[in-house]
Amino acid sequence: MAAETVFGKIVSGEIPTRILAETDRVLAFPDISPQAPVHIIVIPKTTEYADVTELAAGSPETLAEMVAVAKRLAEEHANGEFRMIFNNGASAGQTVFHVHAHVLAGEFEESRLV
Ligand code: DGP
Repeated sequence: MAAETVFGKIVSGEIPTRILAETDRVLAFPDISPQAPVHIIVIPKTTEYADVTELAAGSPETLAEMVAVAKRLAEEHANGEFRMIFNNGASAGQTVFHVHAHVLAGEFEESRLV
């Protein structure tokens, strides 16, 4: 069970954002701190699930809907190809405990390290 988070406040309208996509179960909006030309957060509207393992077990159809929304957004805002990342747990970088996907698309800079 997810405690109250900023994403719950976005779902309730308490924190305003630019909605990029909405279905019965899913909401998508720009990440406040973008790491790619297109960086979108996709969440379920329900505040029931803290991370993707809980969502996959409890509502796999919502997870599938998040993938479908990500694909649609990547087609609208880039060439249709995208990365979809779930940080799962604090030590894996998760800071908001309302399950969310990072959807990243657009050209990436070449690595300067390899
Ligand atoms: P994670 O590290 O996987 O928990 O990512 C949380 C992301 O959420 C992070 O990239 C920044 C973004 N974020 C946090 N607060 C807000 C907010 O109030 N609005 C928006 N649009 N994004 C937020």
